[in-house]
Amino acid sequence: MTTISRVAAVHDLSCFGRCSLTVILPVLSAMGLQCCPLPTAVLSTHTGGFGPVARTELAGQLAGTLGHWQRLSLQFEGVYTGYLSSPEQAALALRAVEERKAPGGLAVVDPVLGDGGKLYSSVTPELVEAMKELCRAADVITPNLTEAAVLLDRAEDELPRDGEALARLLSGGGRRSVVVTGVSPEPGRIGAAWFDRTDARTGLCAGPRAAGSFPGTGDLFAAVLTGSLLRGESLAEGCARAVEFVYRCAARTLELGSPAREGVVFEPLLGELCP
Ligand code: PXL
Repeated sequence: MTTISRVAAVHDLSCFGRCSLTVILPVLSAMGLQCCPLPTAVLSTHTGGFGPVARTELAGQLAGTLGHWQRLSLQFEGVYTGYLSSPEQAALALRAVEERKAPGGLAVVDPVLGDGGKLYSSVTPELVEAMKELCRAADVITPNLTEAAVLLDRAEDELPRDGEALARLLSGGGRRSVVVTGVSPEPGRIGAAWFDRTDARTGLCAGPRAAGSFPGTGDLFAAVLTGSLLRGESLAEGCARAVEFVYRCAARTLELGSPAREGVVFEPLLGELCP
């Protein structure tokens, strides 16, 4: 029997606006992986541009699901976490990593806390501390520059200018791999700087910068990277694939004139991710 790798995805379900699980599920499925969602909360939209959201927190459901999966002894080759709305949810995400990651498996923590120099509205100092603890349990973390600054307790303009040095700095002395997103090596280009703990190498991968900024591109990037790593590709290959795919989706979104707050149009391009 050929088994399909499984990923437990601990993220919110924002029902409109293309981010978190509405992006991650189709991307991982297209990449040939079984994505098992652990929804942390249900929101009517993401929190970036549609006004007050209708929101139900699901920490109790998450704890119940982890209990049931424990009884079933389910194991996952990947555990992937993202936006979390409370320290309680972060503790449950940590439990998912500790209890459900298969031996030799991969924990990818996207420390979703903010972007463009601003923290998201639900982020408290307690959540930041809980996210730092979750990062310590990760095999790979994928902060953007705003999140990198928060994780290092620095202002964004105090970060090393060299993205590769920054990625190494975030690795906890080489214990985890790091991909810093939103790094611009020169005007007009944007991508990711990485540190790979398997060989302690660093690198930078960039493509053209699409005009405009869109919610959910961090989720799209991290989902493609996670899929790529679980398919056995290297961190460098995964970053290249993710940079290219996010750029192509952003370019298509601009071509179609789709509103920025609705996220990037990725549906017509999903076929490109299929094995
Ligand atoms: O894409 C990050 C994200 C995830 N989930 C929710 C968000 C955001 C960013 O705004 O609001 C609910």
